[in-house]
Amino acid sequence: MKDETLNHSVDEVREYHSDSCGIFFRVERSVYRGRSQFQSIEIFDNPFFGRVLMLDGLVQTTIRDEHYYHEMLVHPAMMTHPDPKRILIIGGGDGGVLREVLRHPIEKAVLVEIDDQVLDVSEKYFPWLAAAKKDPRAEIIVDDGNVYIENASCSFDVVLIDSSDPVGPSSVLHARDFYIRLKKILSPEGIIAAQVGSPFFHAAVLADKKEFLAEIFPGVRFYVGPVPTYPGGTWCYAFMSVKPDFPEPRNEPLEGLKYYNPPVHQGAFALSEALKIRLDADQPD
Ligand code: AG3
Repeated sequence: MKDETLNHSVDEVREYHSDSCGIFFRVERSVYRGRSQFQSIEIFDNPFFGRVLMLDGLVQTTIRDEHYYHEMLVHPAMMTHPDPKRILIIGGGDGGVLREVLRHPIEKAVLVEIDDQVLDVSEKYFPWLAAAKKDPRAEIIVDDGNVYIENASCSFDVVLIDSSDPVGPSSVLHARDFYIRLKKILSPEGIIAAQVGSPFFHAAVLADKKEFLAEIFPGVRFYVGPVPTYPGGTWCYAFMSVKPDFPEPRNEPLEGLKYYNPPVHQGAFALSEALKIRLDADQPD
């Protein structure tokens, strides 16, 4: 692309949020470009957001805003379960979700990532996320999450689904069958938290998901949080449990957070009128 102000060509990367709009990043430095068995992997530095990871052309994480997503996928579930000790992370090969999980006094966190190249490049180019994988409480498994849960012999207190959008290797992690299987490996008070997409761009997908999740789980609640680089800037997550009600979150202080705190937790479950209607959700105001 030609940049009029610089009067020379600069590299630019875009993610389309619809056919006609999206987000672009100026590439200050291209760090890695490759294709794994599963997806394209692109890593570059942007002057504003810092290092950016894209998979199949979709923004996964940037230095500047990764904390919103990682904290909001992890801490609501970890603070709501009365005593989370065994944690399962599906996806999340970059290590950001694991880093947040390890802030809690857990016994074991198993991370199941399908793409070993995501694990490798994260270690090289996102060490501040990937360092968590060296923690003695962490076990990293390269496997298809869908296959892993089919054969898992133990149960988990909290399961976190850190997938990409429902395209490519992540699509199975958004499907009904996957959640039917997941339910079987949940401990009696277990909670699943999953990223489900943009309430603005993916409302129909969210509504569909809410419907089938409510058929599988007695307890289902959706919540939202900001992620500036994801489509629409607000992201939606789902909570599921085999109990119909979720306990009040614990209030214990957590070190080193930038976004999550108890009032943010409460507020995240307040959905807009439009989203409530769309989801037909039984949510508090
Ligand atoms: N996983 C969720 C990425 C979803 C982004 N979607 C998009 N940009 N269209 C993030 C992985 C970070 N650990």
